[in-house]
Amino acid sequence: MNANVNDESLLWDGIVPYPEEFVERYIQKGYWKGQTISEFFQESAQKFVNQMALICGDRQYSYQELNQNIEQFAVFLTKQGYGLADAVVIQMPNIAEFFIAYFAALRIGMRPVMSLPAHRHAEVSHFIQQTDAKLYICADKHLGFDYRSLAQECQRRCPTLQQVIVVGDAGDFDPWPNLPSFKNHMVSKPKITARHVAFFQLSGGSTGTPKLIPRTHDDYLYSVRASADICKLHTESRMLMVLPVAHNFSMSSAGSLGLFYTGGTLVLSKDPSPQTAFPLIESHNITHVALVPALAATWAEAVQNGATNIFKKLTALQVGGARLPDALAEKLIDQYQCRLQQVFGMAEGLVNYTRYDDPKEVIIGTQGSRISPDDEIKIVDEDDHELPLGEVGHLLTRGPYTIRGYYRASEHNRNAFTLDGFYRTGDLVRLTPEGNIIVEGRSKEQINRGGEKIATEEVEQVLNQHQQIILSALVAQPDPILGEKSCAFIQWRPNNQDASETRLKLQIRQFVQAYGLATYKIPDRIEFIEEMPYTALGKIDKKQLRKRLTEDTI
Ligand code: OOB
Repeated sequence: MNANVNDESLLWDGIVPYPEEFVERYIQKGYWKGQTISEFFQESAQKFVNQMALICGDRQYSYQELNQNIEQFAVFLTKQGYGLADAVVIQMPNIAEFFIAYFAALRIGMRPVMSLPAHRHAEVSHFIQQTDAKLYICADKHLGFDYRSLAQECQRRCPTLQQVIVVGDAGDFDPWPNLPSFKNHMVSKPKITARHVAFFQLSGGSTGTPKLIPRTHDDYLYSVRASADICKLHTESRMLMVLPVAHNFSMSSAGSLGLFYTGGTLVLSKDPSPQTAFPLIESHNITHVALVPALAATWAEAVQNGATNIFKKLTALQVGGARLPDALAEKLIDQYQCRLQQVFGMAEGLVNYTRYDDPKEVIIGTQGSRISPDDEIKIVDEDDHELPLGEVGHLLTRGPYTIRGYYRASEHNRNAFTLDGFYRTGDLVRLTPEGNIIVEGRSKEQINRGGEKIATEEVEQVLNQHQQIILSALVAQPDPILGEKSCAFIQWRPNNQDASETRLKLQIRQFVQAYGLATYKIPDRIEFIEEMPYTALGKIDKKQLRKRLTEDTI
């Protein structure tokens, strides 16, 4: 089915398309298969009918049952009046409804926005505004936070938002519908092709506002299928999901979609603690888990303190999202006989894996190699000149599943991409002669707090709105558990009612929280500073500030 001209312009609004010659190449090489994500799941449902797809607490769904639930929720969405290119922000913990809502929205051509449970009203209302979303779907409460109050705030701020659906106790909002009542209806296929945008991932960002990442059906599914192959998933694979389901790592590397492609079983864990996760690994005979390094360290600690060695039970443990320290990698392999796989990826596209049969030193000391021979990788200096092999430089990339531009962000895209379409990852890396990438650092204004990314500018902009803050600078401070934490240096305008320093710091944290930023963005440490150090160009000298932290000369 072809979309009409008006639909076409609607579907491409704010999107930077892949140039035609690349489209042809990716199709010709068999990467892009012309299948939508919805068709992809339906194909699995037909293939794996009664096999177990999803386990969420004591609820279990076979492929067929999950597919029916998706179809019924899609009918419900259609009856509510939603359709082609309507955005829906989905923010849920690791529960079955996430997948039902996600695939159902895709089935009718809606575009889900993958919000994470840690986001608060500043981020969520931004996603709604950026996409003109009409619908927001969340769960009532999770880890002590009430998403209904967040929804209320978003409704106040976002005129486009028409409806909020809450899983659980909906309060004043619409409850999750009774799905069987929609069972005798069908939805019609939306007028889209696999070349169109399917949904939005979120960027960790380095500027004031988080950017939306438009992923097409074709590009995403290529990364999913290829990842499932690399990770050797199959019908007997049983994956435990402890990281947030909506994150790109969890969804596609190889993640839930990779698993659904091969007919495996996904088990959801509401939190990633050893207390919750280890019993699930044992009782469900889990074969695959993905973690961030901070969690891998926590799990190793639990095993060291007497818990069963669950690492040995797994066919593979993936670790990614932030740099895994070599020492921890070595310990996991040598001490815990863990079959480790490092994953270095980004929601914008490019994903690298160490392969299961790589030599031990590669698995310990590198972040692996690209998925596709058509992932173009350049390592360049400040002037975009390519560096000799082995030198550390800026990683640029372009390929069959890496975006060409953020959504509705033409200004930002001018800096984030080169003229010939390479994405500037902001990572400082070097390449080994075998083609493995080693992540050496970062040039982007971002803090990687245990895999959760903080755009420093976003937090500084909030801090600078405080009446008594003259200037602020957020920098990374090394942390033994999380890898990095954040420290805000603050130039303060005193007044005669100022409380003690400890109270002031608390007040500043409360200010950021009340603004509605995600909790992980609240500065871990705050230091008052008489005057900021400046570079010769007159910019705040963050290098100097970081040095003060590491040398403890504050
Ligand atoms: C994943 O995606 P994002 O979008 O949350 O973050 C991407 C950034 C990368 O540019 C890099 O700075 C950092 O996270 N990163 C790593 C890393 N994996 C990601 N830094 C060092 N070592 C690693 N292994 O984080 C993501 C997406 C898909 C798969 C895996 C991770």
